[in-house]
Amino acid sequence: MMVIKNAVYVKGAGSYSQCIVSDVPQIAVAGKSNVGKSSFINYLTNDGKLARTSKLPGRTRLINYFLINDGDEWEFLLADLPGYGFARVSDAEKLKWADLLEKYLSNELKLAHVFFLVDIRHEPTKDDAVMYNYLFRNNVPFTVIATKADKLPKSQVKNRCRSIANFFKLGESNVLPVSSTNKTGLDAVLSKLEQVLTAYRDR
Ligand SMILES: Nc1nc2c(ncn2[C@@H]2O[C@H](COP(=O)(O)OP(=O)(O)OP(=O)(O)O)[C@@H](O)[C@H]2O)c(=O)[nH]1
Ligand SMILES: [Mg+2]
Repeated sequence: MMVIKNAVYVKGAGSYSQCIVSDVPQIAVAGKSNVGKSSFINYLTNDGKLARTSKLPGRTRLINYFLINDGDEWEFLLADLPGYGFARVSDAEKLKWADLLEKYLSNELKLAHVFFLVDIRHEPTKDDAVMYNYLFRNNVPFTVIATKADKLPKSQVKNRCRSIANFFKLGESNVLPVSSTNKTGLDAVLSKLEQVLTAYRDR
């Protein structure tokens, strides 16, 4: 079983030329602003202060890299991608984000998998569909993480995951419900991580 032993912040990249070049496999976390990307990273790494979380959406304007399991057999880089779909930013800034995201997703050779976060309560947005198209077009394998599962009664969690899976035309095993607040859903995420890193190593 994959264990996350240590996690350190490496750097933030504001443009594609600042992105990390290394042989370490990368796992990216993508999703709209405020969906819970930074909270998910903190839950995953069991470090409440690692990634900056915010009540104000649109705070993560960089690709922030974290090195996980330094020196271990399960070493990888976690890339917290800038959130999209936030209305209160200029068009110029939106274009800059889209450019960085698209370049990263289409060029990053060490990208093993994307955790694509969507809010469990809502239908995916137009921007989510754009992200889905980036992933699909670039053949980037991904798993959907349905965030904020604590906001729903337990009885509705499975139904919402099924509906999100249908939206993206995915099998149900590719949508994992998580609550970073209540700390539920981590085991399935860790087992997916182990699976994708093993597959990437053996590719
Ligand atoms: N109830 C609940 N709230 C959550 C959960 N995860 C995140 N939040 C809240 O959602 C808000 C946004 O969380 P972040 O983790 O900062 O979201 P983000 O996707 O990193 O946002 P950007 O960096 O702006 O793109 C914060 O107020 C979090 O406390 C969750 O599992 N349950
Ligand atoms: Mg964030």
